[in-house]
Amino acid sequence: AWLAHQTSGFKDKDGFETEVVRHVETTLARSMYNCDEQAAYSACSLAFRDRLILEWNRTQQRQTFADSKRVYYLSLEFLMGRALDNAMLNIGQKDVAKAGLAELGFRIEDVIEQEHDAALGNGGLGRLAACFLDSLASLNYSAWGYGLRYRYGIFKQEIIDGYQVEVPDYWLDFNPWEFPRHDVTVDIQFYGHVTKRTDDNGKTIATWEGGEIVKAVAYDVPIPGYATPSTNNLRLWSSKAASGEFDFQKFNSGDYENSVADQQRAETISAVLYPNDNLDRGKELRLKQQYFWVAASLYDIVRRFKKSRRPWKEFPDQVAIQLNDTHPTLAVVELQRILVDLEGLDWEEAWNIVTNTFGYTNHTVLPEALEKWSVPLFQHLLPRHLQLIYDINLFFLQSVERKFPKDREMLARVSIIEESQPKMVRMAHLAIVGSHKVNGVAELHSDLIKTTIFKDFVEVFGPDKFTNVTNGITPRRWLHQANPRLSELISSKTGSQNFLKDLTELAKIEHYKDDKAFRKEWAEIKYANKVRLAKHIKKTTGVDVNPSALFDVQVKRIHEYKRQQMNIFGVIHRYLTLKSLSPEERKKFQPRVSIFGGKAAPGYWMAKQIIHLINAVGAVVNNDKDIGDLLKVIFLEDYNVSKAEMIIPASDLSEHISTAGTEASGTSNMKFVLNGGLIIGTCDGANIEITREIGEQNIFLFGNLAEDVEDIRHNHTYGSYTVDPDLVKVFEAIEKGTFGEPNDFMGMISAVRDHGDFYLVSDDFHSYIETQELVDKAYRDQEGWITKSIESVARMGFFSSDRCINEYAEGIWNIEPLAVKDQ
Ligand code: 26Y
Repeated sequence: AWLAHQTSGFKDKDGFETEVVRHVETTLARSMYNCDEQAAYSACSLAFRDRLILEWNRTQQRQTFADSKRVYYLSLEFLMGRALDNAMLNIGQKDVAKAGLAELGFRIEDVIEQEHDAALGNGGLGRLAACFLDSLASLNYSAWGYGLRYRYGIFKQEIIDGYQVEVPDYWLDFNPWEFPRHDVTVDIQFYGHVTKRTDDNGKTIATWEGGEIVKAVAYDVPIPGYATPSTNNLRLWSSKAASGEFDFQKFNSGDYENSVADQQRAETISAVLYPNDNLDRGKELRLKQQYFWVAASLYDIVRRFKKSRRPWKEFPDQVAIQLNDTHPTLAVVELQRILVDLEGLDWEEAWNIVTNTFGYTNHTVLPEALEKWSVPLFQHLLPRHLQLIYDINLFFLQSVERKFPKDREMLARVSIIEESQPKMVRMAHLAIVGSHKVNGVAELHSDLIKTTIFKDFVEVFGPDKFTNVTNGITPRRWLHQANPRLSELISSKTGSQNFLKDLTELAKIEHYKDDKAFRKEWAEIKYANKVRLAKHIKKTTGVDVNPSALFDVQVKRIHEYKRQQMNIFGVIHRYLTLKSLSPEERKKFQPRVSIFGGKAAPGYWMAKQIIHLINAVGAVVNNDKDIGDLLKVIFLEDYNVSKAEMIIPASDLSEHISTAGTEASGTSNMKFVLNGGLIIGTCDGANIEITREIGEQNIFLFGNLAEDVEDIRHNHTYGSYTVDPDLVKVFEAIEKGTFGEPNDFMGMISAVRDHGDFYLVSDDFHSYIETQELVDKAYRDQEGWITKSIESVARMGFFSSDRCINEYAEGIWNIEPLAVKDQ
């Protein structure tokens, strides 16, 4: 309804065109005669940005006036993807833009395609943050995101001769979606030393002095809500030399180069996103990034709080801060420092405020992804923070000691400091101790953290501190934007687009699952999406794929625990089977296209080997005349958010096949099902809850259960161990050189055969292959398949990030939406 009353939208397509032309001719200083698609994109974005910023201003005023609690989502990653399409949709004026652009001679799809993805994230964790921002704004919560404005986002992936090559992603050349706030800056201190003195009351005062200062500059990105004027803010910090830091001494004494070098060193802090996903490398610059971002954000949050002139004890009533994994955990220490060192509060009072302010979300149980920082590094970079961590730990361990007297083992296990050589600060322990709630991201995962990595903390704090909030995805981007035809078909049956605000309304389409015309349209939409992907495959790889074949997709970061290696071994098994059949027998086989996509961390050797094998298999299989359309193997280069929007709607089957107990939740599983694809998967992460919602008949589950994994691993090492016979044949084919130089792939083979098969590839292989055969059979029954597809979509309402954000708001943040009156 607000659209009808809004004052900030375009009146009509002419109003929109006027703005576009104005931006082309003035802001871009071009003429309409040489306005290409890139310029049309720029002008169109600027026109929408102008609208957004008006609503952004009003929203901020409304929130300030209401003076109610705000939530701050601290994340080192925001994987936003493209903004224009989303802005047009959320503002509700895509039709106007489409008509206006058409009159100016452009197709809106082509204009949208011009935009460079904002790729300030690695994978699931970063994309979740982006979905959360969309839901927070759409549900009218007063919320800010805080992150880093990386000059280089996640690298672009090129595949050259079957190998991954990384290319820097310089994305800021032209970014109409950000507003530099050169007036909003914070000086951030590093290094230096601490002096302590006793004041007149006998109180110890610590002062952190010396070191160097770097300036944080705010860049604001407006986040429009869907079908509401609420427009929230994502504030990204960029690093710059502090004015005093540009060394005029050196400058005047003729050392110009070195004074410029200082400048560049400061800018390095926000230069690049670390491309590791679920793998901690402990680099000093990363710790610097974390403190820089956290200190700037807290300064900003505290400054805003102080404007209300409330007493400090009300801070947690006004401010909720969510830690997206442990990456922002220094915020706990920084807030304690502000309260104790700078504001003069007592330790106890300050610590109460701190713990009531923070919530911590854990996204992984993998030990190699749990952050630890060495004590000497801390001592060097953040000397005062190290002292505070030791104090926090002391008080914490004293409380543990009171509860578990004389249990030295317990103290050692829960301590924030690991007594190793060198000593390490365990960030997850600090995050738990410094927060009032800790949550996992799917039921199984939340249970697992309580029984494994954080078991002792459940005993120390009691079970109520730990909770679950199952992840969700925004249906605006992942249904309506990615799959406009499906969205339209659904709205024709639910009676409106309201399902985009309340996804449980999807249930209504189940009434039509036997409706012939509906089913036909349903199937046609999937086919059209597959045709579009087939064209992309042809254009980017040169391979022809048949859109009638079963499209089997696994797109996600490459990681051993996600088991792309099992998938490609399965593909090889299929290839060997096909080769062993007579041409007659082969014809009975279900044609398949196995589609892979995903980036490997640049230093992750095994992940790169997996990419190489997928490409090597493709090179052989795709050119084998015996095989033809029966099997194609495709690796799609540079998987990212905008590619996901095209790939996901085109899948018949997607693979979510992590070793049980390793994938915290997964969120693409939700996106695939929401777009009418079926899943083959393990009993892991959110797959379990997806199964509960859509029904066991609608998903292909296989493999060992999480509860058995530990015993099986133990048996690998101490019991008898044999590789699955079908997998042995796959290894033999590789070792014979069927896919090129066998030595290139020995790492993957020996991980299974000689190094304990940590991810249970062999244990699950048979069940995986059998289940793939069930998939073939089910797919041949197209009518049955369509029924599964419709039922699944109808039952996906639970997985909206709107539901998820409402659970955080109620169970962790204690905030309510801010009423928005029609303007
Ligand atoms: C320590 C550092 C190098 C690090 C950087 C990135 C550690 C972890 C990550 C990223 C983790 C991540 O993306 N986790 C994923 O979070 C999703 C959202 O909750 C889950 O759905 C997914 O299962 C989990 O792997």
